[in-house]
Amino acid sequence: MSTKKQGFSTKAIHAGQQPDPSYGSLSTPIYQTSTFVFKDVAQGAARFSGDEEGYIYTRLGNPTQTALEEKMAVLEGGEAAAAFASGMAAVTAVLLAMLSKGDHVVHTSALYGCTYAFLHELAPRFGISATSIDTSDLQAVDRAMQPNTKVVYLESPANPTMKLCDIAAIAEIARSRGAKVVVDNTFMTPYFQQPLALGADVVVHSATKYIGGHGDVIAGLAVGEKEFIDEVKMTTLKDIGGTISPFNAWLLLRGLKTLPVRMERHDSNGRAVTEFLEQHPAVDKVYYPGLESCEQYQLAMRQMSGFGGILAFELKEGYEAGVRMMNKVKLCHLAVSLGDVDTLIQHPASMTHSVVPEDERVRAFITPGLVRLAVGLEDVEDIIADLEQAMS
Ligand code: LCS
Repeated sequence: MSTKKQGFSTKAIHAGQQPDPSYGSLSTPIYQTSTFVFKDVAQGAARFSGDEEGYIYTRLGNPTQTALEEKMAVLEGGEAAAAFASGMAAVTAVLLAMLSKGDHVVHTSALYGCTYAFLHELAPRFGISATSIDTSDLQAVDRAMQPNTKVVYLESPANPTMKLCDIAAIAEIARSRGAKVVVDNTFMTPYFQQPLALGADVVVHSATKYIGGHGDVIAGLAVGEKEFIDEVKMTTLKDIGGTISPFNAWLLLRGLKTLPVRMERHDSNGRAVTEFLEQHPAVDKVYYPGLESCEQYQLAMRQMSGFGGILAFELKEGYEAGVRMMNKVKLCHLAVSLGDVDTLIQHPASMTHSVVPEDERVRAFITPGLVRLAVGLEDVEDIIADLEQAMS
């Protein structure tokens, strides 16, 4: 059945999944196998040459992984998807498939720390350079483009500052300069933001976060045109080898079925916690795109349909007060990651973004006093009560 006219929740449950042909199992089986048996040498040769479709070896593909990829492509509105062993495997496989020696990347200054480290420490060893800019400033994007710029890499909202950028406007700038746009959609998921519809070429995810949703899996996803995704599968996924395991693919299939209901609750909890923090006398600033007072609120309303559960804030008494608070939480966990059922709190400057050089952190507004909160699915009164006691 065509999924085109179905609603998001219907697609999240049904896309990519049919009852298993062997026994009619409704839930997609976990094909926990490393290899697949050929009926004869001719079939093996035909599978390797691509003359016959079919599975060969799980690093090259597996039916549980295929079901996940089909579902995710439908949800992001892309032609095809590829699943990976981690978000970083997805990010690096996509970038390495797009870039060669001598190429240049323009990227959002506040980026997840390991993505920043890849672009500024590992990629330069292979002749790739990168420029970090405030992508909320369209003129800065335009100025940063060089004749060899092949990719504009965006996080919107950015980790951890929650700053947005205008994906559609940047896609136009990039297209006019012959560059591709990659958007990390981890914070919003396709439920709240669809970068491909806004003009991006490729979407990447740390599926470890909201897609899995339960804090029990490390995984990544990329979605885009079939020709590009096939190229990734045949090169940087196959030959570098960041393949997702069948069990983890199954966990993501399971997680995606409840993505819409979880995102609605993350969103309402996120808004309520933001309101609480905003009026709290100990809090200096709160960063959450759903705040009407936020200067990017109009952009948020234009390119997102919700805001999720991640926010950042600074206490009036700065770093020391933030440390005291993070050490005092009882219900919330002091842990990195985000998008889980559990509420997680962490300190970007010394944890997730500690690999980013200090001057770059300051330029990206990742200040020493910044605290990141990933609001979970507990009763919001309990989350607020815990934050209240931790700040008292
Ligand atoms: N992209 C974003 C926006 C992320 O937040 C992360 C991980 C990644 C990519 C990498 O994904 P992974 O390989 O971990 O699945 N972000 C983390 C964070 O903020 N805290 O812990 C990990």
